[in-house]
Amino acid sequence: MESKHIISTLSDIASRCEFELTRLSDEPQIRALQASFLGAKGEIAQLQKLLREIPAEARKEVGAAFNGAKQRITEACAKAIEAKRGLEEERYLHSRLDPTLPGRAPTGVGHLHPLSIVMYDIVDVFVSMGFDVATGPEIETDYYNFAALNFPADHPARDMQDTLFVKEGETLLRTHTSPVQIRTMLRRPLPIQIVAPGAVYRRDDDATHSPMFVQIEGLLVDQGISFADLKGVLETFIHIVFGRDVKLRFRPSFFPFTEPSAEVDIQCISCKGDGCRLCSHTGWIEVLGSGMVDPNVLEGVGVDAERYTGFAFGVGVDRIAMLRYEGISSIRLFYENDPRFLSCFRR
Ligand code: 2NM
Repeated sequence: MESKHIISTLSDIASRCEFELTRLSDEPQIRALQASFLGAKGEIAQLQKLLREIPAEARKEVGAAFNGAKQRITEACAKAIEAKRGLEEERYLHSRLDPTLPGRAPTGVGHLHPLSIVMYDIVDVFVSMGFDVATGPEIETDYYNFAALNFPADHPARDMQDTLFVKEGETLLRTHTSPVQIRTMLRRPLPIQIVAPGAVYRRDDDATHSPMFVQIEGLLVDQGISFADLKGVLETFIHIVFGRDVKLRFRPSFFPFTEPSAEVDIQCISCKGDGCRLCSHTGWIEVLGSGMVDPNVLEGVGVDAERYTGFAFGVGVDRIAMLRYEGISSIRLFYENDPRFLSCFRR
């Protein structure tokens, strides 16, 4: 065999080895291929026997071709093994990753307080029915908090026992958000359709009362507003918050600022009306107060009560939150700011 022929055959062998490597999928197969090409019974070893017949002057060149071919095969096999190892590692990592597991939320990021979550949700329900959001100061005067709301001079709520005073005879912490409704009626043109969410304060502190709590009050004043409008709006609200099939009832009540007045109860969400601890064995749970705004209140803020009527309502946000997040043992949990409790409401 001519030396030129040997050199080109060596190159072909190396190329064939490189091609066959592309079809192999694991390390033992690659090692076996390498052995078959470079081993003692391999094609290169067979060719090497012919080296003796090559004239001395061409031997150096042919020898270099042997070394080149062996090097190509060795390198190609090493590279293929390395690539397979990388692939296996990747496969291993993928087998360890379950993309259906819940992600890990970053820690140390703030979130809304549960009462704020419920407050914004309730506000959204009324906004969807056309109510605007109104706010006002938490430090108020007797006029906006009591007098304008038709509270008689000797009403017990005005007492130091029930109200927190900032400066006696001058300023107090609002006991409800109704002063926002009074301020709105004094400032804005009719018709008025607002909700007033916010913190309110009472001199109360026990298992079921906190001195500060969150309330949402609403007011709608226009021509031709009747008790039927009150019922429609509040029924819609209850059905959105507690579900379409919840039963509710309007029960006669009394507030100084409304006449007639009604409280709204829903059938107990725990026992469905049979009677349990949650509903004090009555089957019903009170969720809000409401009524037709007393003509005295309307006239007091300059609204012609002969032409205009309105309804108002007040919702305790902690009460709704307790019903929404079942199993909360005390409303105090909402106000103690224990991160073990609050972090349950991350979302
Ligand atoms: C309630 C219940 C019933 C109320 C009345 C007024 C105003 F300013 F129009 F007179 N604002 N909010 C009202 C009525 C509040 O809370 C339980």
